[in-house]
Order: sequence, then structure tokens, then C-alpha cells
Amino acid sequence: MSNPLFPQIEYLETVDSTNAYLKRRILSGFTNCGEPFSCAAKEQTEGRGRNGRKWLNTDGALMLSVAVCLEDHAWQAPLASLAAACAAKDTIDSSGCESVIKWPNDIVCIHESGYSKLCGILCELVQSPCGSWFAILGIGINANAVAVPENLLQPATSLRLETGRSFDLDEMSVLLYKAVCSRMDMLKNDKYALLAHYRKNCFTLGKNVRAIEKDGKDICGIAEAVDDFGRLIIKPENGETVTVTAADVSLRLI
Ligand code: BT5
Repeated sequence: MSNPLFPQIEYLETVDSTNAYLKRRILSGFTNCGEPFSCAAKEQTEGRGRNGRKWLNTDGALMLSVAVCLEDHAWQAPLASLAAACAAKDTIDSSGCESVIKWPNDIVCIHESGYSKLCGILCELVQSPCGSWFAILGIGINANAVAVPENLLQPATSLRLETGRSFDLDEMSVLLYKAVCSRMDMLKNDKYALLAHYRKNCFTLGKNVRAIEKDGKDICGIAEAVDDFGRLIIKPENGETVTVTAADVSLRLI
């Protein structure tokens, strides 16, 4: 079903995964490189996280994916995931909830005891049968839940738990879609402006971190910089700086 006032987003009751749904659309050739297209679902039966992990439904969550055509996927794809983080943060800021970006694209709320995950982002790259490349930017925000899953890798939270208010998900989906389009335009027009904005909002920078890379390599040190390719530069206490492309990074706040 689509909203006649905002046809760019297709609203679904239940789907396996909003990312998988858009991927099928792209692979079946029903796409062009015009305006980004999007879908949102009330429930996912196989919500996906990174590296084969799962994204769990919470009550009244916003789960939205946006497919954006890339002119040059080689440099735009890795930075698209940072643009998506900026867009999710824009939308969350407008809800009045204070949050920060944890590299590369988790949005978390900082508490005295540590931090809790409010939003997760999964970016995937797909090529359509006609050869165009699309970034599928899938964003899950725990919005209206009064209870969130327990025993996760890190504690979860919701906008409702943080602010005490509840939110209109249709309105928020339009805000999020527009924010994604606007941050992706920023990336395409001036990637340094997008990077500067990202760095200003990336809480990880300057913090003591532990990064576990895909091959299991474990690196502890200070997160010194995010380079122009979106990679995290870590300076271990004793040793050379390490450049991390894809890793699970935890902040050591205490
Ligand atoms: C992510 O992966 O955080 C990416 C999540 C992306 C979800 C969106 S929803 C719309 C679109 N369609 C999809 O199928 N996916 C995207 P990762 O960094 O790997 O984190 C996954 C981990 O987060 C899990 O292993 C859990 O520990 C935790 N987790 C799962 N569900 C959660 C939730 N609702 N709130 C907070 N943490 C959660």
C-alpha cells in the first residue's frame, strides 16, 4: 500500500526484510535511476543485521529501506552507510531524543552506565539487470516500544523509553526518507561536506575503543580519525595505527 500523499514509500504490513524486498525489486528489473524508492514495514519475519545477525521487531518500530541509485559505486557505496547514519540521526534529533553515532552507523543513547542501541543500519549494494548500481539503506529505529529485547550484544532502547513520548510512524517515515535523500545528495555533490558533518557527529572519535574485525582480529586503542573512505583509524597504545574497514566496534567508556 502506498500513501497517496507520499507515493515514494510503499507501506507493508509484514515482509521478510525491507532490504530483501527492495533487492528483489531491483533484481527483477522494475527500477530506474530516478528518485530513490522505499518501503517500510510494521513487521519483519527475517529482519537482517550485519554479518548474518538478526534485527528483532520491537512494538511500534520504524523499519524502512531506501534504494538509491549510485553514479559511481566504487567510492559512493562505502560512504553511503555514513550518509545513512547522518540521516537517521537527523530524524532522531527531530524527535527530541539525544543520541550519537557510533562508527560506522549505529545510533546509540549514552547513559551513566554505558550506551544503548536505538537504531541499526544495514547497507547493501545491488546491481540491476541493466547494470545500474543501487545502495539499499535499511534503517531500523526502536520508536514506540516500552519494552525492548534483553540479552543482546549491547542493551537496546527506544525513543519512547528515552523521551516518554510516542511518535507517528507515518510522519517519521517521510522525515527519514527525506533525510536519506538529502544526505545522499550531499554525498554526491560534496563528499567532504558529508564527511565533515559525519565526523562532527561521530561519538567514537577520540574514544578508547575495541574493534573486532571480520577475521576475528582484535584491536584496542584510541579512535583517531575517520578517513576519506569512511574507514576508522585506531592508534593502539603501543604500536602503529591500524585502519579498520568493517568491524564491530565497542566503546570503552569507563
Ligand atoms: C544492525 O546490524 O544494527 C543493522 C540493523 C538494520 C535493521 C534494518 S530494519 C530495516 C532494514 N531491513 C532489514 O532487514 N534490516 C534493516 P548489527 O550491527 O549487526 O546489529 C545486530 C545486533 O543488534 C543483533 O545481533 C542484536 O544484538 C542487536 N539487535 C537486534 N535487534 C535489535 C533491536 N530491535 N534494537 C536494538 N538492538 C537490536
